[in-house]
Amino acid sequence: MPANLPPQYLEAERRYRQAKHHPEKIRVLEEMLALIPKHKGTEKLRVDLKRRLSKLKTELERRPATKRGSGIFVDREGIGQVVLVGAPNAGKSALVRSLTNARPEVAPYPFSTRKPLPGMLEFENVKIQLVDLPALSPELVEGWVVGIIRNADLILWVVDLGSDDLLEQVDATEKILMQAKIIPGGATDRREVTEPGQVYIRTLMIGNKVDLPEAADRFLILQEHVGGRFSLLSGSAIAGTGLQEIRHRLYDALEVLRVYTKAPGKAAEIAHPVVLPRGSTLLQAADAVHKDFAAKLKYARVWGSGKFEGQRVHREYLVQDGDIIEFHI
Ligand SMILES: Nc1nc2c(ncn2[C@@H]2O[C@H](COP(=O)(O)OP(=O)(O)OP(=O)(O)O)[C@@H](O)[C@H]2O)c(=O)[nH]1
Ligand SMILES: [Mg+2]
Repeated sequence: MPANLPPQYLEAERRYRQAKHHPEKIRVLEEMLALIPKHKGTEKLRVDLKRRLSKLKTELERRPATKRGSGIFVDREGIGQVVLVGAPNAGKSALVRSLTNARPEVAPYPFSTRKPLPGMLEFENVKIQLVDLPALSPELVEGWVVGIIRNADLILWVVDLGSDDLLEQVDATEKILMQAKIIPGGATDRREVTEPGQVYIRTLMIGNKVDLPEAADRFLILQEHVGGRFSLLSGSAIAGTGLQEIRHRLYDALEVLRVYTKAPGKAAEIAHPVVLPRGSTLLQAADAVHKDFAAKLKYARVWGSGKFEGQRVHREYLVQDGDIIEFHI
């Protein structure tokens, strides 16, 4: 690996390796080309990036339209993709509006949302993608909506605490999900996914519109109905109640951790966390920073976890949220 690649480049490269679809890969590769320092030491890498870019572009053009289904999907951005699911008028769009930079239409009538709209939620030093979706309703289930939900990391299920029909709505939504072989579940209840084509997606349920009269009573009814199958919380998109709790719980439910890299004698890159699945090892962290790192790793020092102050750790060390790591290769 050429020396002195800037952290922004390494961060983009990490996103490149996580990218699932061609358009996203192309965009990140272009970003990497713009970020890479232009000198002799990076020449080979720059040639390689350009080669990869042109290959992806050709593949994208040649790909038959049918292969991309309806063509409606949302490129992943940030540390995880969360889809908003629920009955018409529950307040999905209002929540996306109050939690992210996106500005979906919010309207007092059902089925106002027709297309997916992604927005970015900021939580501390990371960003989480929320995707506003059309309502799930027995009268109209579009294939591409199901496709987007299946591909998500997390479901944010919005329930209308202003409605007397909330339990019927919950059941109707669940039925549609199950028919699409999407199994919504909590953290501990990882039900066996045995049928072919079934996917399990972790789910956080929010009772929205808690500002309305009788909403508190309806929340208790909802709680009883759900019976601990999902994490459940209440809030109000319009009054702004419970939003910080939602941010926290979304981050938590994504089950990731953040570590920071530092060069010897320099400060840690606190603004650029390396985001990894919980339970990752030091070696996996090295691999996430750069594909050569894991192979070339001699040793690493760690600060953090409440017990390390620059000690050497072994390759199988389970990295902890907040660890600062100095890789020596
Ligand atoms: N009082 C109150 N009203 C809310 C709240 N959140 C949403 N609303 C209202 O509920 C209605 C529906 O909100 P939307 O955000 O459009 O609902 P949606 O789930 O996106 O609806 P569809 O896209 O049609 O499925 C609007 O009139 C909102 O102003 C809330 O927290 N409190
Ligand atoms: Mg909407």
